[in-house]
Amino acid sequence: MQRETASQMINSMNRRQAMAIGGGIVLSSLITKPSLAQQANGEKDLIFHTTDPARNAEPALDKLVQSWITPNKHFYVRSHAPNPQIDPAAFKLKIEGLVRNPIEISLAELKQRFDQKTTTATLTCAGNRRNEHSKVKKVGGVPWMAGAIGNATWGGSALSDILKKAGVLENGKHVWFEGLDEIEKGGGIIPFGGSIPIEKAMADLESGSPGALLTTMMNGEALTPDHGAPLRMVVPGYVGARSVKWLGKIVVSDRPSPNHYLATAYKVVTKTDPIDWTESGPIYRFPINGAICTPAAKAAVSAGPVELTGYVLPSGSPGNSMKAVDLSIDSGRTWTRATMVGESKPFCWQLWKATVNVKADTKHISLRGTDNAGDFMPGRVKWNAKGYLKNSWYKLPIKVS
Ligand SMILES: Nc1nc2c(c(=O)[nH]1)N[C@H]1C(S)=C(S)[C@@H](COP(=O)(O)O)O[C@H]1N2
Ligand SMILES: [Mo]
Repeated sequence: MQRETASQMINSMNRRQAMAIGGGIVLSSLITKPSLAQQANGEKDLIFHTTDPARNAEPALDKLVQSWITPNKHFYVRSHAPNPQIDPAAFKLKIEGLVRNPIEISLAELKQRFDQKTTTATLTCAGNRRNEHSKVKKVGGVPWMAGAIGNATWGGSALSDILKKAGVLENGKHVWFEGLDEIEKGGGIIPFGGSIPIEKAMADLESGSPGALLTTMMNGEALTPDHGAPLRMVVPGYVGARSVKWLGKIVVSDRPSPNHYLATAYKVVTKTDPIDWTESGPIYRFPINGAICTPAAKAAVSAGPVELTGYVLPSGSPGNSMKAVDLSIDSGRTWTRATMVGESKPFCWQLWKATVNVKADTKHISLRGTDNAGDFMPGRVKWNAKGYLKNSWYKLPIKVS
C-alpha cells in the first residue's frame, strides 16, 4: 500500500519536479520498484508459439502429464494481446446491466465480502490440436499441438454469490464478461469478452457442479499476468475462451454478449472465402478429447510392449467422467483398454496409462475415449475453417525398429 501511494505520488509529479527532489536515477528506481510492468509473471517452461504482441505457449506433452494438477510453469498461455497493466490497488470490478443493485467492488472487498472457494477444473483451448486440422488443409490461428490444456485448482469468489448480491432481474438470461486487454481488430481496439447463460452462472459451486468462479488464485499462488491477474473468470466445463482473463466488467443481459469472441469468432464453420460466421452458434461446453503424451511423436521404439501415458477430458457436462479409454495399433480393428491414473473429478481431465504390443509394421497408435455422458472421440471429425474442437482419435506416429 505504502509503495503504491509513493509511486502514484511520483507519477503525478512532472519529470522536472521529480528530478529536483531525487535526481534521474532515484526517480527511475522509485517509479520502477512497484511498477506494474515488473509484476512477477512466473517462470514458464513452455514452447512459445508467439511472444509479441501476445504470448501463446504450450508445454511439451511429456511434461504436461507428469501430474494431475498442472504446475503453473507448465500451464499453457493463450492471449490475444499484450498483458494489460492493471494496478490491483486501484482496480474495481463492475457488475451492471439487468440487476437491482449494480456493484463496484475492489479486490480487497471482493475477498472480504464473499466466501473464498476453490475448485479444480481443466481449462482447454477450443483450438487445442489445431495443427492436426492443418495437415488436412491449412487453418489460421495458433498452431496448437495437444498441449493447450491444463488442470488447476482455482481460488476466488463464486459468480453466483455475487450475482445474488446484485439481484438478477427476471429478464437477465446471459452474463457477459469483459476483459481489460486491448486487441487490435478491424482497425479498432476491442477487449476480449464473452458470455455464459444465467443457468451456468448460477450453478452452485458447492454441489460438485461448479458454475463459474471469479478467480484470484491458481494452485495456491496469486494469478500471474499471463493468466489474467488480478482477476479472471474460470468457467468449468466450457472452452477456455469463456474464462475471460483480466476481468473488468460483468454485465447481466437478456441476450448473449455482442463481443467479437462470442458473437462472431469461436464457432465451428466449414465455408471459407468468405467465412460464414452465421453457419453455427457460439461454442460453450468443450467436447470429449484426449491425447497420447508419451512416448513422443515419431519416437523410435522396439517391437514388443510399449508403455503409453496421456490425458483424456470428458465432455464438459456436469457430473461427467470417463467411462473407457482405449488404444489401437491397427487403426481401430482391435483395442487395448487403458488404466485410469490419478483423480477423477467433475470438469477435470483424467490421466491414463497403457501398455500395447507394437509390431514391426506398426506406424501409428490410436487413442479413443468414451465418457458417461455418452460422448466419444470419433474416428474422424470434419475439417473446419478455424480448426476448433479437433477431437477425433489421437494418432501417434511411431518408428518401430
Ligand atoms: N481477456 C482475455 N481473456 C482470455 C483470452 C484473451 O486473449 N483475453 N484468451 C482466452 C482463451 S482463447 C483461452 S483458451 C484462455 C486461456 O487461459 P490461460 O492463458 O490462462 O491458459 O483464456 C481466455 N481468456
Ligand atoms: Mo482458446
